[in-house]
Order: sequence, then structure tokens, then C-alpha cells
Amino acid sequence: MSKKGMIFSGVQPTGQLHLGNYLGAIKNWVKLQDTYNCIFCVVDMHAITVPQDPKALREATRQTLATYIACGINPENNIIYNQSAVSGHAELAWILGCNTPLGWLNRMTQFKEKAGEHRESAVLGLYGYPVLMAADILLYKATHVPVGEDQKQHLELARDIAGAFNRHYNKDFFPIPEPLIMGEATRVMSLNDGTKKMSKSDESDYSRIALTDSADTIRKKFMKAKSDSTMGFESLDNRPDAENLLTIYGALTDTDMKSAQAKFRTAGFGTLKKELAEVAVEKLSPITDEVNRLMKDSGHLDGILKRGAEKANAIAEKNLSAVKQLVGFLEV
Ligand code: AQP
Repeated sequence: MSKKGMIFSGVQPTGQLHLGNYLGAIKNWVKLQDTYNCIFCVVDMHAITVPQDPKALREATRQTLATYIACGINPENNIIYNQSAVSGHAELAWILGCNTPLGWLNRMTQFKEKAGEHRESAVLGLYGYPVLMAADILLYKATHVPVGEDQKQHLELARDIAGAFNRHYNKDFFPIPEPLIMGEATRVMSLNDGTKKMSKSDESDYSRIALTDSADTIRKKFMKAKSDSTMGFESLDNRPDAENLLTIYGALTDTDMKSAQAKFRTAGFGTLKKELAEVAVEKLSPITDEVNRLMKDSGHLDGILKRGAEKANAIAEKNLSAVKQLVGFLEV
């Protein structure tokens, strides 16, 4: 069967992957891997846009790969590697950066959120993160990018950057990549605060379900999740915590929001949380067990990354060489 196009996507090895990464991204990759040519990257160069401990970064890189595989990504049929192993990402990011107006970067909300009040001391890498993300995608001429809702703005910028490059060099060189924002849970929120995204870097461990949490921890975290005082789930207006828990339930059980609401129409938070915890334990325990098993053999994981990087590099070098030709770099 001929495949529909080229997918590129990735996760930063900035800590333990969580339910948001799974439902917003990796669960969808598993569905897409048979119909597209897929490149799934562990984006370690993005990770260092905030300080990382080198030993922990290496470990998180392996753990992110192990999580991809444990969630059902087949390392034989897809290219999986870590970003820093392919130098083309950095090279293309520089070239694209020379075509990206600062005004476009100034609109990026993730930079504003992450830099916060410390804008003056924020590093260039954090500011340029979206240009590197555009380079990741365009290096492989990817046509589709499955991401969670939070990455939509960066993907729109990647589309703008691709268009600007094509116009500048008067050639339809880069395909304009399409976002694939799929599933019932495109934005999973913190268990402590339904208005905030679930995130690896949240200070509170209770804000997220990590894909390496034990069954007991998963139960404890859901039972402690923030609730409100309204009984039943018929109306979710101005109830971000209720909506979040129901969204997660729907995504884990592959039911739409309406059916999930109907199921818990007159129930209290306690009932929803108990059922949700059991569903999560059932779905996530096999993933956790497999991650733990895979992590015992780092040689095997490193071998997968090495072979993936070789395949990725072969595509990257070809595309980058064509970019350099267009730009006018002399290759002797
Ligand atoms: N809460 C979320 N809901 C749905 N999708 C999410 N994704 C991340 N959080 C959620 C999706 O997961 C993919 C990889 O994201 P990432 O880890 O590389 O970067 P991030 O979006 O910055 O995630 P975190 O957890 O918030 O990381 P930190 O704390 O390190 O910044 C993307 O497709 C993303 O949309």
C-alpha cells in the first residue's frame, strides 16, 4: 500500500512522559504509523532550551524512546532517533532563522509563558525554539505533523516559515506541513488546576499522571485531583476540572464527550475519579511494565537510536544539500 505522506513528530526528554504526551501525541502516532512514512524524534536539542542535568538528559532520552516503543510505535517500520544525532536540524534552523522576522517570534505564547518575568535573562535557544521546530519538520519535507493543541501556534509558524522560504527562493521547495490534532484529548490539563496544561515541568508531581507511575500512585493522584462542588456532569460550563477529568475518561475509553457526560450525568466526583483511576491503571500499567523492561537494556535502546539516526541522516543530508544549493552556499 502506498503511504499518504511524511510525518514528523517528537517529544522533549525533559522528564517522565505523562498522560498529556500520550493522549495528545503518541496514541495518535500509533494510529498513523501504518498509513504514513513516519519519523519520531526524541528532541533533545529542544530539551536544552531550559537547563538540564547531562546524566538525567541521557537517561530521559532512552526513557522517551522506551515509552514510544511501549506505547506501540514499531521501531522497525518507523525512523526513531534523537535529534542531536542529525546535525542537519541545527544547520537548517540557522538558514530558516535568517528568513524569520522577529515579529513572528514575538507572538509565540510558549516563550512568553516559559520566560515569564525573566525575559531579559531568557536564552536565545528558548526564543528560537519554534525555528528549530520548523527545521525539524522541514528537514524531512514532512507533510503532516501530529501534535497536541499546545503546539498549534508553533506549527502555524512552521507553515509561515516554509512559505517565506519558498517565496524567497521562488520555488515550491518545502511542502506546507499540515497539523494533525486528533482524538478526544488534544489538551490535557493539570490535575491540580483545570485551566493549566498538564506538563512535565510542573513543580507538583500530583499535577500529572506519569507513564511510569505505579497503579497505586495513579489511583492516589486521581483521587486527589481538584474537583468542584457541583453534583453531576450534565453541564460543564465554567467547570474546567470536571471537563478535564471527563475528557481524560473519554480519551482513555475511546468514547466521545457526550457519551462520557451521559454516563456520569448524576454521579459525584468520587465515582468518576474511581472509575477513571481503574481505566487508567488498566491502560497504562502494560506501558509502564514495558518501559521498565526496555530500560534494563540500554544497549538495545542505543542500537535503535543509532540505526534510526543513520536513516534520518540519509534523508536530511539530501534535503539539506538541495537547500544549500538554493541559498548559494558553495559546496566543493
Ligand atoms: N497537556 C497536554 N495535552 C495534550 N498534548 C500534550 N503534549 C504535551 N503536553 C500535552 C503534546 O506532547 C507532544 C510533546 O510535547 P513536549 O513534551 O515535547 O513539549 P511540551 O508540549 O512543552 O510538553 P510539556 O510536558 O509541557 O514539557 P515541558 O514541561 O518540558 O515544557 C507535543 O505534540 C505536545 O503537543
